[in-house]
Amino acid sequence: MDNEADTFYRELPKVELHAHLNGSVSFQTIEKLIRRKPQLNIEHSMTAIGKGQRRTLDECVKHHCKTNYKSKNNPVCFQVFKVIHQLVDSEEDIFMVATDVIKEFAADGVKYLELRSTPREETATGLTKRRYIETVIKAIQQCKKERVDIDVRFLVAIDRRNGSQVAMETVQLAEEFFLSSDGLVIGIDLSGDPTVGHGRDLLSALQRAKNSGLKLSLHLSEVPSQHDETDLLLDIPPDRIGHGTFLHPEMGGSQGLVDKVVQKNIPLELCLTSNVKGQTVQCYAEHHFKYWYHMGHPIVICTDDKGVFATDLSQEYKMVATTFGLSREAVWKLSQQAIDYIFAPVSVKEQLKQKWRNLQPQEFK
Ligand code: 6MZ
Repeated sequence: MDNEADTFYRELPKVELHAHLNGSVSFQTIEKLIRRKPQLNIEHSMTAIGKGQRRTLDECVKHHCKTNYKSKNNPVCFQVFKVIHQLVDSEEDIFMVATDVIKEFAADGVKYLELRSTPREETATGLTKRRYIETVIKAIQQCKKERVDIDVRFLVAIDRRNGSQVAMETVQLAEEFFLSSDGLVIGIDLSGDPTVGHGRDLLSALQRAKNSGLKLSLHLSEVPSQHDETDLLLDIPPDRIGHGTFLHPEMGGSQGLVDKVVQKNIPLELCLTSNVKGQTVQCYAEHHFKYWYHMGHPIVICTDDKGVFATDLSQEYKMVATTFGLSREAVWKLSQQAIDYIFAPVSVKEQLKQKWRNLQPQEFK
């Protein structure tokens, strides 16, 4: 990023609410990890979806897009995460990855970040799920100590592939940290390969989390044909929705689902590059941002996996603005409104709003 427009997007204060820790690892940090573990024979091409592919997708302009684009069998290459998990398998790795990711978001102008990650145990290194969460918390505290200009919170992730029992254990662990982490652990994320498992098996764990006061962000309708699952999980209801790509009727969802989301006023976390590179959306111009934005429904622009998809939040905002013709004032408003959808309490929202007011260019006031 080097021209005047890029500077505007980088300096724009931003809120990031949908960032998977291990999907957010930068090229530079992957380099350090590869050097630590040469025996794994891992190359960069295995941990990120490269520029060549993005260029092809960028060239897609509106008239090239098929409407009613419905399906792809293998929407996101979940193999990539398996490779990254091999590189990140000890407390030391997690600490480095988390501190690097937080500092990179801060350098990109993100003032408030909700990181999400799936606690893992690794017998080879003695890593436990509890230590996993503690290490992420330690990294957040370290960045605070170093006065990195960003407020970071943590959502404990449930990988839907692992079924009901693991989901319940994860919620119990999250509850403990919810009470003991001084407001750092604030919620639960439901993610993982959307083509595996069914939400009904996770319903009681998610309901328990909600009753304990943990906030819920659920990946819903990231792929087609999840109508019943989405309908069921919307009744909890979640506090935010990840993606929601196939909710609306034009994408094979239904008006009933849209009505539920609208009535309950549930914000959507939208990750454009992720959806385009992951091939659930044909091209940027066809992204469901358009549908929800024009409806005036709460939406937040996010990165999802800035490492894997080779992007950052500034680029995502710029892409939205250029694709959908948003003025700078509209972009500013979009980033400011995201504050209302964070999981941290009202006092934090007020602080952030003040920060935005201080940074706001005169012409938008
Ligand atoms: C669903 C995703 C995802 O948890 O090890 N994850 N789940 N849809 C997506 N769309 C692209 N991107 C990432 O980070 C990696 C994990 O995040 C989830 C997957 O469960 C993946 O294994 P952590 O930090």
